[in-house]
Amino acid sequence: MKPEEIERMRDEALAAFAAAGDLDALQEAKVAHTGGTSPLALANREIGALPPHAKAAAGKLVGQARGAVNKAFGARQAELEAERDARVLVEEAVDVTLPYDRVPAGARHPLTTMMERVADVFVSMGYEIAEGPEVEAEWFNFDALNFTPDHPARQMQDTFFVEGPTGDHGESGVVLRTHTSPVQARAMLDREPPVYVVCPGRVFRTDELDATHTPVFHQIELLAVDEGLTMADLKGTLDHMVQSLFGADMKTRLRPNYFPFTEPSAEMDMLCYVCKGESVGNPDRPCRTCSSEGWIELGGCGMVNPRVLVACGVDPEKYSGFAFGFGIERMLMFRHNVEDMRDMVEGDVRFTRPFGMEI
Ligand code: FA5
Repeated sequence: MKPEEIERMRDEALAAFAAAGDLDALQEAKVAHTGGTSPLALANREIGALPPHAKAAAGKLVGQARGAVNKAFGARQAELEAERDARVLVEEAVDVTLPYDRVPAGARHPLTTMMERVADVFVSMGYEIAEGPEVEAEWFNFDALNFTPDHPARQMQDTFFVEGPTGDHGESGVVLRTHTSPVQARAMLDREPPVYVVCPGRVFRTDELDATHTPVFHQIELLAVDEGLTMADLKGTLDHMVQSLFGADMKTRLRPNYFPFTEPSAEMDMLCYVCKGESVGNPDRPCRTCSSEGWIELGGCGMVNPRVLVACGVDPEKYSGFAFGFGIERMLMFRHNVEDMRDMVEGDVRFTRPFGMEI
């Protein structure tokens, strides 16, 4: 075993390590120069076969060479690892100071999803969605609904009048519809009874924008015209609606009221879905949602006035109908504890975001 040969093996190993350009190449060089079949491993194995006097010198020679090779491997490995880490840091760097460049996912406004949720209750019962124009003939908005020209009820809803061509009905003026009830009249004129329609939509009144009013708001209206419909059908439908939206133990109550287009007419209230009426006369359990009244006012309803049926071509001797309508903003307010209606119209995402990303 010649020292020059051992030195050559050592130097070849060192040169191979130095030439390795990355950690994979270094690993290959390691196997070739220190693995079980490498020249130095074979030389090590030969020591056993040497005469006793030569063993110590040969052992020292091979041991030193293997030590130098292992040391060189460790040093080159550390070098290549440091290079790799530095490269990864540059290649995969994230500049956390860059502006946020993803367009945030959009979602529909809570008023829209609320209105659809209510409409869906009726669609699942077989009602059809009906729509009408927001710029409406005065005839549909008032006359067809039994508001006579000088009827004081016309003043109940302060109206935006629109200049322009008259609407579909002769001399009638044009208004921004003050409620969704004109869609009732359109639905009856467009269809043969039985009629089961739900009419969601935007309506307009000259109300000032404040915590509980907005000049542009949303209503949803229901109309059923069929043979033999009674107030009991109306009440059952209202109860089903509040149970679908607020829970199985909910109910509604009716209080006498007046609308020109329904007779009899009623104001409809629903049981307060928070306290279920338990806050009434119970100062230990006050309820903010219903102001401890036990009921929440929802909107108007009644049996379709036979005069309206006649105006819309429906025979009141054969058919009867019920209708109801209410404001979506008010429902969103008490369902989600919104204190100020202005938040719904100002378009600030800090208001809409907590409602989630329902689309
Ligand atoms: C009507 O508009 C009737 N058309 C409802 C109706 C339909 C009665 C069918 C009978 C049969 P009223 O004017 O009360 O009714 O308005 C209904 C609801 O609209 C109110 O209960 C309220 O929730 C909502 N509302 C009225 N004015 C505003 C406003 N300025 N801002 C927000 N919501 C309003």
